[in-house]
Amino acid sequence: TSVTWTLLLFVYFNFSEETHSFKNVPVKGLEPQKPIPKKFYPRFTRGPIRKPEPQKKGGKIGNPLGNHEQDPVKGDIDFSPEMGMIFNEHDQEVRDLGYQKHAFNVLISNRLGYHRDVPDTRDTKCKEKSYRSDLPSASVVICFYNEALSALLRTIHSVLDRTPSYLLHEIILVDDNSEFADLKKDLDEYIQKNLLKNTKLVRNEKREGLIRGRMIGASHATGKVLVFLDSHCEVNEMWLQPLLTPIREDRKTVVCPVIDIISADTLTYSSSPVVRGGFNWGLHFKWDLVPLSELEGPEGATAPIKSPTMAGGLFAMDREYFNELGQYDSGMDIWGGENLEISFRIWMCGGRLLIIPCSRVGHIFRKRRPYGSPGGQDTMAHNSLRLAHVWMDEYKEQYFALRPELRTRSYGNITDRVELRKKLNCKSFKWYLDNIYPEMQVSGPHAKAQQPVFINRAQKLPKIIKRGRLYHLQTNKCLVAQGHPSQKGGLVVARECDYNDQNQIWMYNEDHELILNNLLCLDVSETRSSDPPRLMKCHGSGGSQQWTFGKNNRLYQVSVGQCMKVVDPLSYKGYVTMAICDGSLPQQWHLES
Ligand code: LR7
Ligand code: MN
Repeated sequence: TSVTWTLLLFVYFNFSEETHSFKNVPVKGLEPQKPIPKKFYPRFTRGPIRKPEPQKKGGKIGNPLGNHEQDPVKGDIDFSPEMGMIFNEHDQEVRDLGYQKHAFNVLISNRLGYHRDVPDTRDTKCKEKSYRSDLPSASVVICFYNEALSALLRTIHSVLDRTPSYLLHEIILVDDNSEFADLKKDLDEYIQKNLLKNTKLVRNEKREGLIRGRMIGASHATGKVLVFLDSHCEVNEMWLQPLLTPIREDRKTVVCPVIDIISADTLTYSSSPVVRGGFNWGLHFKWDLVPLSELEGPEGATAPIKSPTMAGGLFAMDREYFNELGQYDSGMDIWGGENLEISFRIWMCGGRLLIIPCSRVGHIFRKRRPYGSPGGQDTMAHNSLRLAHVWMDEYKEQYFALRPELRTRSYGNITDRVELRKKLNCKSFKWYLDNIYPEMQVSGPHAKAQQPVFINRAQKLPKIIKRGRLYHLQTNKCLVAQGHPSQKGGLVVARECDYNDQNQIWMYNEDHELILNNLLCLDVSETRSSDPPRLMKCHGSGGSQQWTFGKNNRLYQVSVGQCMKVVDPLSYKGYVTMAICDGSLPQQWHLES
């Protein structure tokens, strides 16, 4: 295996030489960018795979660990922390504008290029499986609005690179009337130059939102199976065959891959635990641990698991069945709710929804949605109201109990959807709760008891690498909290060192976190990189709390791509800030061990 691995690395580096789009691109009014030294390219090593484990049941929508704050960057690849290094103003602009427009690190995304290797996060038993060769062919539908070109192209190429061509009927791109002119132009140009195999581009004349957008995409499709993906995904090794297999066996089976995590700040790809979809009475999607009863069986960890709901973006479904089942509710706008609607509909109207542990697709999990709706409406509420009125029977009261203000809100005409429900002879919402999601707690007259058993393993704490004071070499001062070290949001400054003061002791761990006096983590603002570093609750999701010690004693911040320095070394104030790494004295630090 080490031979193949070396080969892979070799191929990767050679490949990246040609495809990195940042190379020598002249930019208006700015110097051409310096090519990134090879050592900053991400390296993929085969370290032991550490699977992040969920700590608690559920959480808000976000990554499959339940919430964004547990998104682990640590994990399957030894990522190159300095991939986001800022060398000049142009880099800074790409990064900052990228966060504004896309809410992830576009500088790194661009540097990665359109093809990259991702760690194979499948269980080893998946790798031994073989799949029949007469699987149905797939139309992959990718709907996008104002997407970063490099992320979109990486999504497309990951599909082209990792799908056998006899299974890939076509890729259908739906541009949902994106506003960024450069995206339109660059995409057109790219498609013209690089004939993308079996790829069609459809452009919406007005913004439709992802729900009608997908319906439009599906209406152009001619493959046997529809596969939907978000526009910032990367599919993994052998992702499609395990999705198509259960659909071939039963056309009313709808399947989702396990959604791996691509960090918004570092673009590292890491494995997700196998969890399943649920929801709460606010009609928000959430991840649940898998009940023990679902995990028993001869196939063990590789067996498909029944899921009460889907996250929404990534799934495969027989195309004719999608049409029979009523596609989506075209009265739903922009974003939100359609995932629960289709999940309820699948289960209540005679289908089933499975998560396939052997199929893995990465998705960039952002901390905020970078776009709104055209009129600023809360489309999530509008869409949820429609789904509650059509599908939830008397249980819609659970929603209204939490959102009383929505009780009288209008939600448009739902006659067609109500008729659809009748025509398909769908079961009641009570049946769905009793049979598909018995864990759901109902309050009031419908209340039931009984909590099922969930598996829960403790999360491993990151190993401590060093523990000691953090010296500023030029001034011989130590980095300390300006106020009390337990105060969240407090600034840090360089002050006289005091050997007896616990409040000057930093811990540096394998997740690259710097923790002061065992309390708070050194942190920067990702969106306002000009803000000085501060102390914040450790969130364990890397990015803004990841630091590395490098050449010239630099202290590098992974998410802003800059180095920490003392602003005015001669001043007693000792203020610190982030700046472009230049190896100068004010930027030199030493962590004692
Ligand atoms: O107006 C729009 N038009 C679009 O074409 C708004 C969005 N879109 C596109 C967008 O560019 C993207 O490709 O639609 C896709 C999904 O939008 P995101 O990425 O902003 O959504 P999300 O990942 O934040 O949200 C999740 O929930 C949504 C509810 O409507 C959709 O179902 C998303 O597909 C879904 N994403 C996933 O399931 C990925 C895993 C996330 C989790 C958990
Ligand atoms: Mn998404």
